Amino acid sequence: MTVAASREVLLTCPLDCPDACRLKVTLTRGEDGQERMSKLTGDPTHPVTRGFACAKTVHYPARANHPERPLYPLKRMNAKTEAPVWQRVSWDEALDDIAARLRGLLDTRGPQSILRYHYAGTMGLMEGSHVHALFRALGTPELDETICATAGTEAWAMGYGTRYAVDPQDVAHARLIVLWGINSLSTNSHLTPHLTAARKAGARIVAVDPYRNRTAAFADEHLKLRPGTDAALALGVMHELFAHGWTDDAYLAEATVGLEDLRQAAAEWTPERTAEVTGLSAEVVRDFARQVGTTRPTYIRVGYGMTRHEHGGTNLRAVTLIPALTGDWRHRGGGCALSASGAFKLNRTRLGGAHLIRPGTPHVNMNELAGALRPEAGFGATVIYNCNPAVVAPDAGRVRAGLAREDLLVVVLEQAMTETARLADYVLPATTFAEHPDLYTSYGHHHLGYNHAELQAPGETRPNSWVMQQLARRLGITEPSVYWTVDDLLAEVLTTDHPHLAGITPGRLKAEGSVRLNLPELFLPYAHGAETPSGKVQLSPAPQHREPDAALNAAYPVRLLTPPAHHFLNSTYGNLENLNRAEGNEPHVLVHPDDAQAFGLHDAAYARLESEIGAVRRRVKVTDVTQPGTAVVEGTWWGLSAPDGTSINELTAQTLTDLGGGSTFHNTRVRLVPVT
Ligand SMILES: Nc1nc2c(c(=O)[nH]1)N[C@H]1C(S)=C(S)[C@@H](COP(=O)(O)OP(=O)(O)OC[C@H]3O[C@@H](n4cnc5c(=O)[nH]c(N)nc54)[C@H](O)[C@@H]3O)O[C@H]1N2
Ligand SMILES: Nc1nc2c(c(=O)[nH]1)N[C@H]1C(S)=C(S)[C@@H](COP(=O)(O)OP(=O)(O)OC[C@H]3O[C@@H](n4cnc5c(=O)[nH]c(N)nc54)[C@H](O)[C@@H]3O)O[C@H]1N2
Ligand code: SF4
Ligand SMILES: [Mo]
Repeated sequence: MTVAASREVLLTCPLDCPDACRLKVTLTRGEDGQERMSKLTGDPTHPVTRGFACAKTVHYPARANHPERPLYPLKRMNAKTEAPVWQRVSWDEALDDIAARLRGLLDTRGPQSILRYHYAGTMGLMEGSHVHALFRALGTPELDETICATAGTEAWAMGYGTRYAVDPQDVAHARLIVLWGINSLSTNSHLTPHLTAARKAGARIVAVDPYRNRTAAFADEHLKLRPGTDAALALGVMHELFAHGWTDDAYLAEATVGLEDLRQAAAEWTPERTAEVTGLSAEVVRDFARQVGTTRPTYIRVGYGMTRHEHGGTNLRAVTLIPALTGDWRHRGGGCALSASGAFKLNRTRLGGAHLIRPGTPHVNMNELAGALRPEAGFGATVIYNCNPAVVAPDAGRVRAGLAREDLLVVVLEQAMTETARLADYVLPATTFAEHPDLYTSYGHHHLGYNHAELQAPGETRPNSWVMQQLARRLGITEPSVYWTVDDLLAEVLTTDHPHLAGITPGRLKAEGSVRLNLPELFLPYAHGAETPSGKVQLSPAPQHREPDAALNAAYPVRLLTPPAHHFLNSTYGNLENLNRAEGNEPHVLVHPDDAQAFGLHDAAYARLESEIGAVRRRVKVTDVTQPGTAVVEGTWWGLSAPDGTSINELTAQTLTDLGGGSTFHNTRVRLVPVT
């Protein structure tokens, strides 16, 4: 019998991206007998993925087979101020030593001396979520996962309760599409075919963004507003909706509460005042409001971009209330989309050991990691997984300094030799999504995904869950949920009688791989109200525009936005040379010609960017894609790819948003100084 050299399997993409694609992955057997990922594309039969993977993840095989991928447990042999020297050790040696040191801390300083730190490197419910159970069984501090979405989540909850979204397959029905604070062509690329279909059917596309990103260039119209002024623009639109009678009064009467409050707040936002605050002209504001007021259905896709400001939660909330005034929620393809995750009504009562959280457990906001790693905060060990805080966390310079403390045990579970891993005492090699089984939800569509472990784990890589269970055994933990298998997890989370999950069984998920939630063909979640305490969409308290506390000033006259790059997924893929090349070889700071002139900067020369937090050096690109007073660096590049070895987050602050304790990456104020 001959063994086929290649085979194709279908797997769900595990990355932190709304698209949660179903991928067609080719596995090829090498001469050593080991199968490896050799090619990756989209499943042509999947209604959302539609046969293509994005410009980043087509390169996942290069990442999985990367020569520097850690394949064995590594122990650091030298000081963290020096380039790391690693020794390969056995799993037993690593786990025994880590468990002994954690046990020592638990016995002498208590569970509050151990910090778990993680984010959404994998969105898998087992390897991303359930693995926290070990720490909950130990009683260590709760980590509030605020780096990305909580400002938006909280803002949405105030108005609408549960997060539901317009089904992407309905977007083609919209006749006005507003892409507001999202670079969807890069960050939600499987929306693009629906945008194109809508446009073919006559829809107009408007982008609202402080700079001309790919999406704004694709749109029919770009409203280049000042950063942090979205509530003003939304209130300006509402002013016109009320003034011209463009509101859906039947919808407002049946489905909302708090209308008068909102009407009053909008009353003062004349097009002229809106123009003054947003930097748009009164004519543009009027015209935009007219389009929104007179086009049904209007679909507004909001991104998290506008939330990453001090008042970002309120800004987003203001925008999301617009479709409640126009009644778009009653039209197929109309309404708003932030996240679809609320539709996944899984039984989460014991997922991640949620039932083990003890009353009074202290919380750490993950945006404040730099502070938590100061010696005074009292942590003696940190276990980091699914996350790369040395690059992505605010105030990354201080994060690195904290991780480099010799008295802090740093354990990093990783698939790549990230800059966080390079600061570890132990690097524990992790499997990828093709090498472990898992279950996936999505925040951009309505399909559950299940992955079998299709590939044998290379080297001695192990799933996060295996590592946590090995540590749990050594620490004497008997709580059964810590030891769940994926089958246990599937059985548990599907134990619910919620209609969205009717007919979805573990067997079906395993057989079909991708299964749409049991939603009606026409899903209009807010057509008659919302899952809020009042049962209605809550328009009150009315959102207000607020000037940022950290306003631009003479010392720091430029606002710096640092949104995602097209070819990276946060810092994932930042180690691939071809994708670095595709992004211009090194990070660039985009500076408007007026600012370049004002600060003496030249195209292709270096500038020093200084904020109140730190300083970095970046190559300048003079371009009118941005606006005077606003500079942009796309992508959280690895420091190793930057001319000075820094992450852009050396500049960003631990400041939290008004709602949800979120991150404020786009709120950074800098000065730009030529480097001669
Ligand atoms: N290619 C790619 N795709 C990704 C990612 C990636 O890194 N690369 N990351 C994934 C993750 S984790 C996330 S959270 C999403 C994020 O994806 P997005 O939501 O698209 O990204 P944001 O950083 O939130 O920024 C989006 C836009 O908001 C703009 N913006 C900044 N401030 C303001 C403001 O005050 N008002 C308005 N209207 N706009 C503003 C920025 O200029 C930017 O163009 O993308 C996911 N997909
Ligand atoms: N300046 C600035 N900073 C930002 C942002 C920004 O827009 N501007 N965006 C922010 C946002 S929205 C987010 S979501 C965060 C994202 O920040 P992170 O969640 O840290 O995202 P990544 O940098 O991609 O790192 C995820 C890591 O998880 C690892 N990983 C993946 N799967 C597994 C697994 O199964 N097991 C283990 N052990 N590891 C795994 C990957 O190898 C990768 O190194 O960054 C934030 N930082
Ligand atoms: S990163 Fe997003 S767009 Fe790319 S393959 Fe994964 S889910 Fe799809
Ligand atoms: Mo994110």
